[in-house]
Amino acid sequence: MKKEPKRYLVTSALPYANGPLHIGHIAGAYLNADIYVRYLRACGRDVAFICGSDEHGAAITLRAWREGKTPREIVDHYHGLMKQAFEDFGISFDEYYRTSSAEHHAMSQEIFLKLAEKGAFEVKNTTQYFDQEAGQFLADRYITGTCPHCASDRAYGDQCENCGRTLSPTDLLNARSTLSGSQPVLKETAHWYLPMAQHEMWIRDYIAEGKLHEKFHHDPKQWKAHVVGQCMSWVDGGLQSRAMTRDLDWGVPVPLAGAEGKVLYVWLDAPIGYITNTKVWADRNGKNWEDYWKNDDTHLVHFIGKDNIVFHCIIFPIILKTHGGFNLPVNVPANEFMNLEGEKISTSRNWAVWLHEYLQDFPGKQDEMRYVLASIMPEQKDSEFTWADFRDRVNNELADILGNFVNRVFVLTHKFYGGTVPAYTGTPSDAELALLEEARASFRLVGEKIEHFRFRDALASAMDIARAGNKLLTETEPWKLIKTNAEATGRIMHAAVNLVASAAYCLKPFLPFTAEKIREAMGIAWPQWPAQGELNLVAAGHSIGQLPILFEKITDETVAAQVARLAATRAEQAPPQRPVKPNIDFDTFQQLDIRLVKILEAEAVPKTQKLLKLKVDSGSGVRTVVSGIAAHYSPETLVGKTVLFLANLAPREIKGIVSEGMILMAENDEQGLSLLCPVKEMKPGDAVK
Ligand code: B3M
Ligand code: ZN
Repeated sequence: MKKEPKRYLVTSALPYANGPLHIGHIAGAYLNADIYVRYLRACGRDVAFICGSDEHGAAITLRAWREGKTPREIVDHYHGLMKQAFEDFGISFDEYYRTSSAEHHAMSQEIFLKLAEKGAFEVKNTTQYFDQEAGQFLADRYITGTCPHCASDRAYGDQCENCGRTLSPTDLLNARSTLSGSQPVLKETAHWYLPMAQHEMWIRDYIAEGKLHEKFHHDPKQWKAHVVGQCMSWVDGGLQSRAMTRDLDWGVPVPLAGAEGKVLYVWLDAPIGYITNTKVWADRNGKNWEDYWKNDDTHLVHFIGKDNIVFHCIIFPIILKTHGGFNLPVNVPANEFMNLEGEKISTSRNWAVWLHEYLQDFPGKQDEMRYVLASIMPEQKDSEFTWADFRDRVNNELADILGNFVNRVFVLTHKFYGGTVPAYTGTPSDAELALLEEARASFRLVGEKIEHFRFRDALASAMDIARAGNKLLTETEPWKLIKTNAEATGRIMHAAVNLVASAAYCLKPFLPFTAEKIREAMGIAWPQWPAQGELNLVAAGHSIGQLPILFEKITDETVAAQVARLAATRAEQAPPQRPVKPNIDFDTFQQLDIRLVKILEAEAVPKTQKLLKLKVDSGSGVRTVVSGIAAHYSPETLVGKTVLFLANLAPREIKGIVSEGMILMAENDEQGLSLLCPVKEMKPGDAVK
């Protein structure tokens, strides 16, 4: 038998304390969770809403290193900034704590030790690069060198971005530390690995079949398709052992003899932060944290972004289940990504709308942003925020539909009845009844959609109540009707007042500030959800108060200022001009034989991603060249092109092919490579000088 859970534990991903929050974060894992939790609380359910800062890992240490600060300084600064911004924006966490806390270190060490005792890890000795100047082992992105496959000298320890191959740090030729630039040495080190392959069977059941959650009334098969898809492709690809420890001096120390200088992998300690922070909250509030984690009458839901899916759906569940006693998440309704003005949001490129800046620039307008983000939440696929769309949604929907309706009802109620709600009497017309039925149906859909994590649709249904209210006024025209039919006018105004209250009631998980203003102006209390007798929240004879202004229109100037700010960011980041190389004399230049060649044939070089083998007419015979342009040109588009060519470059062997010369190209970071063709028809072999 499926049943209602007794309690809910709702978490939002712990954001890294290495930068401020932006609207992409908010639309991904915080606003949706907040709407869900506000709704559950309105239903009178027992819920804990837990988050906090993720203060460990390379995200933090690299930022600190770049800014010449300590990791502690970085996390203290951003933890404070994020906590405040969440609070000001109305994200109603019960707890927002931190993973650098003593409580968290103790909790994650305790869990690690229990896992180690149970034999959950395999300890393996490996050799890793070590920077003697910086005195630290080099995690994959901490190391650069020359790619053994394509000779690019900008390959990272985990990947060559030129040829796209996956590497390990020891594959690199001429490896260098990102930190000191020095040549690292190889040093032996031991790590604790989680052998994930042995968990494959039950993980499959858990995600694809939902077998662990049959008793709950929510059908766990309703996990979002993209979440299940990502997990299954990871499982199908074979679950690899993953190191759960790192050689770093910032993090939770590994609590074992012989593991000095090692810390827990950030993706082991961070999710345990949900547990720590629940305990911190429970201890402060006279509750038992274990009720929320170790009692399977509790419903655990993780709100996250899509880049965190496998950590929450596979790795953390393996940790929890191996430890034993903990609940596993019942659902992980991950969102996809939100883009900004046509580009990916990027913290490092400062391409973002920062939450704390929005709150400064738009004081008191939290609900405007909450409304727009909830309307375009990337629930099933990526979405896009633009300032023009922000203006349109605020002006045409919040102000014109909701604000206008509420205002008209307050004005008319004061004008006709001195603010006292009239009685609902007489016989309503079919049109009136149909509109009220429409509003009632929308009302019922709001909660149902929220329970299924369909927040965009739920918001649209709540707004439909205000839409129905506007229609009622427009169709019945009470400002005219009052002269001819007092009873009908009273009935319609009674219904209209109740539509205002109902709309506000349904919108309160989404627009808590606005709903509160309306509730206060109406002088009513909210009943528990689902309200008995929807559309009957205000009785005849009740006196309503004065309504403050709910929404101001967003001007074109406001939009222009925000867009200009982004444009300035883009301009600042125009790549620096490349410095000019040292002078050479004319004779040296003349030694280069640059000429035009015509491409006769082109084909991919097997087992490479970037290389093409070309045959070119050099004007004095056919030459074979290997060129790294496959990512930018397909073979068939090249044939027949006349391009610049360096003809006297000494032949070299690339992938077993002797390359006799080099095609010359222009290059930049955004567009990659471009061939250089003459602007008028020229012949192969023509000199370039
Ligand atoms: N700090 C990763 C992120 O911000 C991360 C989530 C941890 S949740 C336990 O993408
Ligand atoms: Zn390469």
